[in-house]
Amino acid sequence: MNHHTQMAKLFLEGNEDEALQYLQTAQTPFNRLMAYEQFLTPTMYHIGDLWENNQISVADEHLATAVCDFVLSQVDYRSTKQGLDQAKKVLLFGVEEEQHYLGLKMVASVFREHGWKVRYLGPNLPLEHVHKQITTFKPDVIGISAALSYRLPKLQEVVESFQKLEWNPQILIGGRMAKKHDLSKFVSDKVFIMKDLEQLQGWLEEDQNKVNATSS
Ligand code: B12
Repeated sequence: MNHHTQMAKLFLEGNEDEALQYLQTAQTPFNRLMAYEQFLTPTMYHIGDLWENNQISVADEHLATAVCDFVLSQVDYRSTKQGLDQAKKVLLFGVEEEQHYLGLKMVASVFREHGWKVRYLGPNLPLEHVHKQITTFKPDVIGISAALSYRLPKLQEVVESFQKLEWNPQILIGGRMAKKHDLSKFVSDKVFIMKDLEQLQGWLEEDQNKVNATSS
């Protein structure tokens, strides 16, 4: 049995502790990004396939999501370091009516691990409410997640609205939609489409290098 089938089995049994232990010991040394990208994400995609083929029920899929959320929260990066006041800021949310949030939660974790100050607003957020947070928090980067293709008009609306912000934050679009659809029409010098966390990590490291280059 491969890793994601093994983990899916533990998820569907509601076996939180064993699922966490499995994830923590499956790689040596433990790598958080790989745990998200190569273990948890394929496990949830596998759960999606079982669901689509009626091999599991909606309740089973909810249980798997809850176990995945637990495991993700346990391995999430939390820094005890002080000094985040100077850090760059990112605000993350899922567009209105979008309920899928596990990917966004992983994104929050990756940003934290790179020393960013993160404001994670979760899924299903109407634009007017995001705006209130954005204008008080003034993020350098806004990350948006969308899974379903019919979110496209909503996504367009939010991206256009954020492009009018006077301090020109960078905008990242990710989620299942970015994997399945051609979103190149959104791309600009401020808007980036990301298929996964490895692309995010690459972008973050390149961005950090640019920051270092200009500040030295
Ligand atoms: C769990 C789940 C649910 C849960 C969501 C729980 C939750 N709170 O997250 C619930 C039950 C609510 C749900 C509901 C629905 N779902 Co659903 N769901 C899933 C499932 C099984 C897993 C989703 C998941 O967590 N994946 C794991 C995460 C980590 O993956 P990810 O989101 O792609 O994130 C990765 C990248 O995209 C990236 N990323 C994500 N966001 C961002 C953002 C940025 C900025 C960046 C840089 C990167 C990034 O990072 C992650 C790691 O690489 C998927 C199966 C699948 N293939 O995804 C179906 C799936 C997405 N759902 C589906 C459907 C149809 C629905 C419903 C319409 C069902 C219904 N009839 O009600 C509703 C719609 C709800 C809504 N209004 O949004 C379909 C979509 C099919 C399609 N054609 O589009 C899927 C594919 C299942 C299937 N195989 O049929 N769902």
